[in-house]
Amino acid sequence: MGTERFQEIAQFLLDGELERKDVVRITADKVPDLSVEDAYLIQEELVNLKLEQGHSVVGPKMGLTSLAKMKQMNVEEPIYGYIFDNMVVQDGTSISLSDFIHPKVEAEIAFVLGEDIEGPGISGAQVLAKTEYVIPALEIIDSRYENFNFTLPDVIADNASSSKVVFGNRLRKPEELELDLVGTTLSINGEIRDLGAGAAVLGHPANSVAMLANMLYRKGEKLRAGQIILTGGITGAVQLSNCDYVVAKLDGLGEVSFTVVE
Ligand code: OOG
Ligand code: MG
Repeated sequence: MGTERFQEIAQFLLDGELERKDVVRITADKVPDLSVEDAYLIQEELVNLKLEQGHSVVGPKMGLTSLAKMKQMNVEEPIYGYIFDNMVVQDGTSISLSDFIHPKVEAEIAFVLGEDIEGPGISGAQVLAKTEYVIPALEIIDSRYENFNFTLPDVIADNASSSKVVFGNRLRKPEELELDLVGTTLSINGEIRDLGAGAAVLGHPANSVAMLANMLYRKGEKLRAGQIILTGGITGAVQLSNCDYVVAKLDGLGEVSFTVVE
């Protein structure tokens, strides 16, 4: 498959996002034999289209890093995608359902890097040494595929379902906490809908950043100082509805919240 075909598919997925219309997964008809490598090439074209529209990358994100998420989505390998500046929602504000297809929310820990990190062979300990801050986050995912129904290559091509993210405004140094032991609750309208601990993410969220650095190395890329990196859902993803008041509480890291309006 050539670049032109990848661009065409990236545009197809971007149109779904911009028109808030779900699409049939691309491995159902367009590219039944899509490999993981080619899926990342489609994702690259999608990233290029967003850059051409004037948006800039806040940082990469990891997805499907917890057993709960892998089971929920029926896939067995972590993936990465990219968060853009126009996806960032301020803590404590609202999002509008009309901007999404079928949004879900998950609680995560984000890392802000103080130094570049380049694979291969990066460990969680090396990541922690180069991390400036950690912050709590709520990621809103919105797969462009009907019913969030996808295979691994489908979701990679679709930029790992990225849609919006809310970062908490409290910065903590990673050495002030044991991130694997950070208890996390995800509540909607006062009811706990899911919970977990940092260890749900590959044993320790820093391992997720390390894996990302090692995955990017294969593409000749690295993590950069200043980037904000989502390490993947600690909790499963919960469907959003109108009037939801969503709060994640992460022990020692603080709270992050938003409201859903029509
Ligand atoms: C893919 C995105 C997964 C995470 O944190 O696991 C993700 C999906 O579940 O649609 O962002
Ligand atoms: Mg996520």
